[in-house]
Amino acid sequence: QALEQMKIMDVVKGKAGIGGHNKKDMGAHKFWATQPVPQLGEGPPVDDGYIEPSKPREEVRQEPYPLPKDFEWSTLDINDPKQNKEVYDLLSLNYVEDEDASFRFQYSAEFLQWALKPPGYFKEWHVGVRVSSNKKLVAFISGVPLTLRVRGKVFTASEINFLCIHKKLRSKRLAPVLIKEVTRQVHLQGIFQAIYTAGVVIPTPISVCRYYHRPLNVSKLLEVGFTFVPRNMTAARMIRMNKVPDTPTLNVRPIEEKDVVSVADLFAKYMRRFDMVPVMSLEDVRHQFLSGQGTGKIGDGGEGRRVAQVTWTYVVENPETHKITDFFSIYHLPSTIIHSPKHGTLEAGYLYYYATDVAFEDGADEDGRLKKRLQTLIGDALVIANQAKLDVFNALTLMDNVCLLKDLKFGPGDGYLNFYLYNWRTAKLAGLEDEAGVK
Ligand code: MYA
Repeated sequence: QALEQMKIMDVVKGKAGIGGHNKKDMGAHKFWATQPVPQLGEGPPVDDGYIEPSKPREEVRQEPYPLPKDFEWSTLDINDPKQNKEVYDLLSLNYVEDEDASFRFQYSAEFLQWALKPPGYFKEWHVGVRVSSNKKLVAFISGVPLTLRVRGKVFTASEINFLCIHKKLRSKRLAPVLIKEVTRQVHLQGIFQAIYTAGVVIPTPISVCRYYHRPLNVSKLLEVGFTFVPRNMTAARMIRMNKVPDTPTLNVRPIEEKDVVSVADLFAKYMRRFDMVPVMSLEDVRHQFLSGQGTGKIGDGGEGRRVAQVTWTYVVENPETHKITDFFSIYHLPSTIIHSPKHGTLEAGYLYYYATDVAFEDGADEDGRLKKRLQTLIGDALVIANQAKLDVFNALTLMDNVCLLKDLKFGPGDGYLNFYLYNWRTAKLAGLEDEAGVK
């Protein structure tokens, strides 16, 4: 309740628009009406599967789509620090903002390196648009490959993210050109499905999740207007209520190379609980959970020092068998605070993947043992986030999160995240409707 008025950012690993629900007539999607996605008003499909069949490479369009005069395509080489910084600069000034333009995602250059270069990535899927005359980067869209399981079916797909158009070039129908061009590049690699998320509602979400927020640095969140002191509450009481322990409860330690096989195994088993999940190879696990670890803490109580750390992954090891029994992972996505005389950046951590082998014990789900263990584990994630000097810890209503949110003092935000599949039909997946479970 105390957090009901919390302002939210709508995000996921970045993405999202703010506000979640656009008011546009869903019949009026000129571009999306032409794409192989479920159209509005379609009933649930009889069978899961593609909407249009895959094509042989020679039938895929070979030339780039035409751009308006004065603009040109440019494949971004993210390994080149200069081009990495160009994407960083474009996004940090033009990417997703909340409804009243108070906060804007500020992915670090290191985050972009991590997110855009998973095992098997294609540099051709890092698609930019430049002004021909001065080569300024003014638009971007990216894809990375992944293996996806949706209900019983496993297939290769692309994950599309970081669609961004410079503020001065908005509403000129450039987004459909970027989307078609990245689609062409994905098709050229023999891949015909995609997954993406957005704050906006377009045809047709397979799920919608809500953002929840756990305040860590209450005074800063109040100062920057991320949250407010509700009636019948004082700032001092809010600070007290949101205090987290100094040390974790479980014997957690940062993941190491020797844990990769055990974590991969635990991850794969735990993910059987859910209907739509990435299938990860050992290389994927190493990339997702190990490669993003930096050394530093955020700030020193002071502002302005950016840090290389992108993810924090912690494991619990059984001292006898040396098996990993639990893990959790957090990613770091700051936002620029657009109008604050005092603070430049809101340091946010997002709950990423986690697992516990308590889930595999008979009856653990039914008798509350699993819930209890997850509360302890993710409670420890809050401790680690707080030690890293993050200001707020965010989570979506997905995986097993819903049963944790209330006890761990998360409050509902006003951001929603819609999940989409391209060229794949499936019935709606659980998401926001589970929110009732929070109460
Ligand atoms: S979500 C994050 C998106 N980025 C931002 O919100 C950053 C700030 N905003 C901007 O930079 C611009 O406003 C953007 C739109 C670029 C978003 N997803 O050019 P327009 C449709 C899909 O005149 P602009 C993320 O990164 C819109 O409904 N479509 O508009 C995942 C309309 O079509 P229709 C979107 O405002 C991206 C058309 O574009 C989105 O100047 C997944 C208008 O174009 C959106 N977020 O630019 C992309 N926003 O008339 C899809 C607007 O039909 C991937 N639109 O309604 C699909 C899979 C592709 C690969 C397939 C492989 C097989």
